[in-house]
Amino acid sequence: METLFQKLTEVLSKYQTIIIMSHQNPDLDAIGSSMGLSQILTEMGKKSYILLHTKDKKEYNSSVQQALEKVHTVEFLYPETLSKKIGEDTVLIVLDVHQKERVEYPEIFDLVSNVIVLDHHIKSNSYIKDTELFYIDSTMSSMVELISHYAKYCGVNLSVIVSTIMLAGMEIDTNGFNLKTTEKTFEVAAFLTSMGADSVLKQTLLKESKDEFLRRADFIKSSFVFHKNIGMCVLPTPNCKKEELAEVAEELLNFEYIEATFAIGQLNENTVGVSARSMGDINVCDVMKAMGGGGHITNAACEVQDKTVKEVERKLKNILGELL
Ligand SMILES: [Mn+2]
Repeated sequence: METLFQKLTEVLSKYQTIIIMSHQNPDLDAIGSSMGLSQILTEMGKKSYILLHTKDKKEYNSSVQQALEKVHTVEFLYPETLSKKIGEDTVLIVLDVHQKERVEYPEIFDLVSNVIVLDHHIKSNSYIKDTELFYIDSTMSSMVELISHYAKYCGVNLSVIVSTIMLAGMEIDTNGFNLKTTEKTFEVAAFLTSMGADSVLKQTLLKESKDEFLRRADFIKSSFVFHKNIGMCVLPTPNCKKEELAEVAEELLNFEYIEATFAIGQLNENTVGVSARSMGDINVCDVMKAMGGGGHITNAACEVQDKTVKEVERKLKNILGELL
């Protein structure tokens, strides 16, 4: 990681203005790591902004809304004023995502040509090309983990509120320190706690609205068990978000006897998505590969074009029938 941070610092030294942008429907990992990075950049004497596609906080989930309201040391930037801030010495840092079509405001790529990408997701074929620096490590628990290490490397103290948001972000990405959690993940949690991360405030941030809970509860209620130990859910709503599929798959893994889970949903008119999770004994990566996707043993996904949700469900059950 030392080499990455040297390179990152070296690239950043060429620029004066840094625009930080994460993915659409940001969560606390995306927004927390953006805020942490912004504080590091301020310490470096750089001007930095976090780009959001709208000033309307209601567009974001309740946790992110709270985070946006509580932090006053970070500057935000919106499409209306974006072009005024961009010059020769501007670089864009894309965090927690690496595909153009999934970023908070894709139009920015027409305005900025210097780009850095830092992510912890499984690399997809449609990654952002022609970058100054591209780093992806899918063994890392969260984006917060990488940014915390960078703060340590730079000797920067993060504020109490930002460390709290970051710790909450890590908790979300690891599903309560269960998934993708290593010794390093706990080291980072300890580091953020030493920066003053407050556990009561963290709990407040992680609260969700009753509507969000009920929507998910409806999905869970409609889930079923296949082959004794596989949890499956077919989301009945059109235009599901990938994040939602992941959340449902993760949630189903909490139930007794369940070894692997699959959440299937219509992402858009032509695409059906599947998000898969496993406790480790069933290799969901093999299953998703057989459907044209990929990932890790415990965490994988696929997207299927021009098939109905029902057809995808049937194909998945056939593949599982052969593998198990
Ligand atoms: Mn993340």
